[in-house]
Amino acid sequence: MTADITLYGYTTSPFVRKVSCYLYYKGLPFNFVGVSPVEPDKTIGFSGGTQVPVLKIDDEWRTDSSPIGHWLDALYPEKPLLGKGEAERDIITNIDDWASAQFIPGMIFRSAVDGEKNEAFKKRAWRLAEIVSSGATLPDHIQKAWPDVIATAPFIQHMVNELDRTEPLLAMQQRLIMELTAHLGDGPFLGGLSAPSLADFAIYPQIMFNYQVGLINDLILLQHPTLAPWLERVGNTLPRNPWCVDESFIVNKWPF
Ligand SMILES: N[C@@H](CCC(=O)N[C@@H](CS)C(=O)NCC(=O)O)C(=O)O
Repeated sequence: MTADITLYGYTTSPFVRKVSCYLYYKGLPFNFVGVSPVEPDKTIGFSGGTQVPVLKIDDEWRTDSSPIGHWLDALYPEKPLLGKGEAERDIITNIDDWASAQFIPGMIFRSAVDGEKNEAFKKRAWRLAEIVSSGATLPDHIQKAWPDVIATAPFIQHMVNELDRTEPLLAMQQRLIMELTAHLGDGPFLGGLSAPSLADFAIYPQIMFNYQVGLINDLILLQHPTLAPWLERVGNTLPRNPWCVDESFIVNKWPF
């Protein structure tokens, strides 16, 4: 009998997108349940917490995207997320730790806290609210307040405060792209590995989701000599829309 797999989250969360990519990569059918960030207890009350993603398989559930990857590999060893053997696992874990502590906070969250709160920022925030609301309806006044909600969310503040905020935002983002290039090495996948892993799925969604749903319309990495081919390679192991959003949200089509 096939297991009943449910992913709980909001797809604007980088960690939720990471887990949806795991499931698609492994070819595991699953249901997506949209969680309201303002009323998480309605859907994930059973977990005793407010954090997404939560992955439920039959009667068991786990939180935290990296341990979820280990759990999936233990249950479904084909197409491992943690590579083949200890040496590969160490490489993947090292890049995944960097993604959680540096790339995701620096590329995704810091601009909500330290970036200019101009019209472009507000438009992006409202677009994010619209996407969240398509999974779990947000009242209009909360959607309107989304630029402030994301700028002041405690978990975002906490993650950003762990960064060295004396480094200017733009310089940090340029450094992170250089570090990503170094992690790719000679490829074809991150860590120089021959198959995609949890490390690729920690990063790829953070770049491609923003582009595909129109949060950014000019993806400069498409001009990058090694990262653009890597994006294409990782994307080719997944469906074109692995984001648990309706096709109507995809405004920039697959660029390759
Ligand atoms: N280490 C966790 C981080 C997950 C996380 O920070 N989730 C955020 C959304 S991006 C969240 O649920 N924040 C609300 C909260 O913690 O109450 C993972 O890798 O899954």
